[in-house]
Amino acid sequence: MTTTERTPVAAPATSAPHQPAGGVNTHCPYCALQCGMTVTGKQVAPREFPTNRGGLCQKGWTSGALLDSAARLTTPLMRTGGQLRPASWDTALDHVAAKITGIQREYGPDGVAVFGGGGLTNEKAYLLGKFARVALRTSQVDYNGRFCMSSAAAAGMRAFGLDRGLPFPVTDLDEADAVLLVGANPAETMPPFMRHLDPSGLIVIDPRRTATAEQASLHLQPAPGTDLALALGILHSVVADGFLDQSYVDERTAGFEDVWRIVARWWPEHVERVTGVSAAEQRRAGAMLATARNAYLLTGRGTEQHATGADTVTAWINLALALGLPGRRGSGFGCITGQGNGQGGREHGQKADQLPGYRKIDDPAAREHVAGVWGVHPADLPGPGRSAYELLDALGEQAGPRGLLVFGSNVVVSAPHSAHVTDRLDALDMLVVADIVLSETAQRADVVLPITQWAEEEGTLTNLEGRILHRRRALAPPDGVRTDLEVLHALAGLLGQPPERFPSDPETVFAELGAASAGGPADYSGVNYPRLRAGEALHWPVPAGSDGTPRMFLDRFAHPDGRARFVPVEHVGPAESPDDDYPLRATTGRVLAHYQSGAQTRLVSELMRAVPESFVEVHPDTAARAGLCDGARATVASRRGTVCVTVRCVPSMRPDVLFLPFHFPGEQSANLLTNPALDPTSRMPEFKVCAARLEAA
Ligand SMILES: Nc1nc2c(c(=O)[nH]1)N[C@H]1C(S)=C(S)[C@@H](COP(=O)(O)OP(=O)(O)OC[C@H]3O[C@@H](n4cnc5c(=O)[nH]c(N)nc54)[C@H](O)[C@@H]3O)O[C@H]1N2
Ligand SMILES: Nc1nc2c(c(=O)[nH]1)N[C@H]1C(S)=C(S)[C@@H](COP(=O)(O)OP(=O)(O)OC[C@H]3O[C@@H](n4cnc5c(=O)[nH]c(N)nc54)[C@H](O)[C@@H]3O)O[C@H]1N2
Ligand code: SF4
Ligand SMILES: [Mo]
Repeated sequence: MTTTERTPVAAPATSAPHQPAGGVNTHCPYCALQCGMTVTGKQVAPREFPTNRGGLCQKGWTSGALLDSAARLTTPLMRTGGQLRPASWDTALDHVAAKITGIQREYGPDGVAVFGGGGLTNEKAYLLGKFARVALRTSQVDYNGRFCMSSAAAAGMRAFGLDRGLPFPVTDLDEADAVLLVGANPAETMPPFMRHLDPSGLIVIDPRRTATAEQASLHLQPAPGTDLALALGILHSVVADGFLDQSYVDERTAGFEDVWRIVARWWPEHVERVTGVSAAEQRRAGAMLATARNAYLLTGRGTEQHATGADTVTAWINLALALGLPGRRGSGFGCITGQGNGQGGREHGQKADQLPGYRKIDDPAAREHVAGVWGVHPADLPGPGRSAYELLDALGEQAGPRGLLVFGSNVVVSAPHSAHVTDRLDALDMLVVADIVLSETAQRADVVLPITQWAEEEGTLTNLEGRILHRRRALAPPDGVRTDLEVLHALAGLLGQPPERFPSDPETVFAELGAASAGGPADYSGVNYPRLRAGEALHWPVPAGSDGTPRMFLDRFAHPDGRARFVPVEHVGPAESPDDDYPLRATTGRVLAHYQSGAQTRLVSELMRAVPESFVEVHPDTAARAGLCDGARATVASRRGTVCVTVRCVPSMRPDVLFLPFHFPGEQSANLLTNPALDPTSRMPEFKVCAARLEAA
């Protein structure tokens, strides 16, 4: 039990981890750990499941609070006379369909765009991608996972030929003697995950001394945006100190020589000057991993959300390959997926360049297969569209979309350079938002559609270890709301699609998803609702007749020759450097009590009591130089905007770094500051570093 896990206060001690009479076994609505829980009425209790071992964090414990919250939407809203006013479902959907038709008549199919989310179930993500390609015939569809896992996914694809966040069960970590966590703070972002980590072998790389770093036996504290150099330095030390796993490199990989040509120039003393991490600590980290019997290297958003994110993850993979970790029982490399369905959400076609089953939309065989399942001609499927930020940036522009449908994201708060994104949303001819609450994005919409919540509907999610989980319906939804699937079904019908092409029953949608994914990299065709109802939770790939694949790559990697690729990468540093006007480096991230844009958790009173507003963490000397002390009001400015927050003096901070959580809106929104510089491969924005200035408010 870690300090950040909440002990049961409201729930009787006997309720966990056993199932109370009449309770429904399901999973938490929030993050990718997908902790097991039991829902009885609106009460939530933890349930024994391998990822959480009977634990829940504060958000999980309080997740029932939103089910009957007064803040939830129960009727469609339409903007008339500048105001959002209640409307009937028929009026709202007729209006949306008519607007779509009008916009597409004038601007073509790409005049309307779709933005999805990694919190949507597999069924929703699949049907949303199909709706975009078949009912709208638009190429303009992407989702918030582009802001989350895209760098990790791109690097994994390049190195291993396939991307599954953790290619092994979380419980494998229980046997590890050494785990390197780079840019992840699970003590706050997935507290029960800490139950799988032994502090004595834990190494944490984070510019901040986080609750996770506090528990580690070694904490390296680089400047934000210098991880790639640090990975090169540790790899250099591993080779120089004789720890290269030569037989693994010879038998299971290709390309080491090209990588070494670069790494040879990054000796640890040189890396120390770039990162601020001492050469001795780099060597110690390398030696701890190399001498452990079972070692793992795991990355989180801290190292990935950079304009060089894909190359940075690649550098960590190169280190893992040199140590012989990936694809071996008892060791491994993985990226910790974030959103509830962050894994499944990136496999079934809501991504701009993708078709279901993790297929590529520009692959003729993939188009042929999926078009066959959908009953359309392959030539009628659009090609790849814009990535998330590029899509938002193009809204209302000359060649950009004029209408946008958002399902499961609050981009006004969570997208980078958010003031600009808000301007683009306001330039649209029509913004439609389907949500459970009036998020900051919904507040700007022309039409808002009220949606059922997790416990009121059935579906599947794929967790951080690639397990396909069953989300069960535990209670009836309030009058007036519809499921996302029902909304897509109705809209597709109004747009002239045959009703059976867009089923609203999750079981039917999942069966179709199985057929569409069959034979693809993420093959779900062996899973069906009867198996899920019987309690199975299988790891993909699960081809028909299979029991799933808990551990991938044990015999071969997914490239045609079976070998993993070392890919040479160079350190270039952040897109924006500090200067006289903006002398500090601002980074952003999460706190335990809030989830993402905060649209949901800011409505839960217990969570608001825990963290009522935003703040900036800063070293006391840096604060003092700006004339600030703990608790003072400060402004933080970047080249794009200014936020107004409370100062938290933290002596363990690097003096050159500021940290802000991104869960808050308005003048406290960290994304007013962030730099939308994009990674050339993954199109991930640089959420984790920009040049900034701190001043008294
Ligand atoms: N409480 C809570 N839990 C969540 C979420 C939430 O919003 N709230 N969201 C879920 C989702 S979608 C995700 S993606 C995960 C994210 O989970 P994490 O990746 O653990 O979360 P972050 O706080 O974004 O970033 C982790 C750490 O990166 C550090 N960091 C910043 N810059 C750098 C850098 O340049 N290098 C390195 N090495 N580290 C850096 C930050 O100081 C921070 O402590 O959490 C999931 N769980
Ligand atoms: N500065 C900064 N910005 C970041 C990050 C960072 O670290 N720093 N992290 C990025 C990351 S990793 C992520 S994942 C994004 C997340 O950012 P967002 O995409 O904004 O994520 P949420 O706040 O979870 O928004 C989900 C919305 O969908 C609604 N919703 C929930 N379930 C459903 C459903 O089933 N159907 C529908 N229709 N709606 C639903 C919720 O009420 C909420 O309004 O933020 C990114 N932005
Ligand atoms: S760790 Fe994630 S899945 Fe578990 S209770 Fe907390 S938010 Fe829910
Ligand atoms: Mo995320």
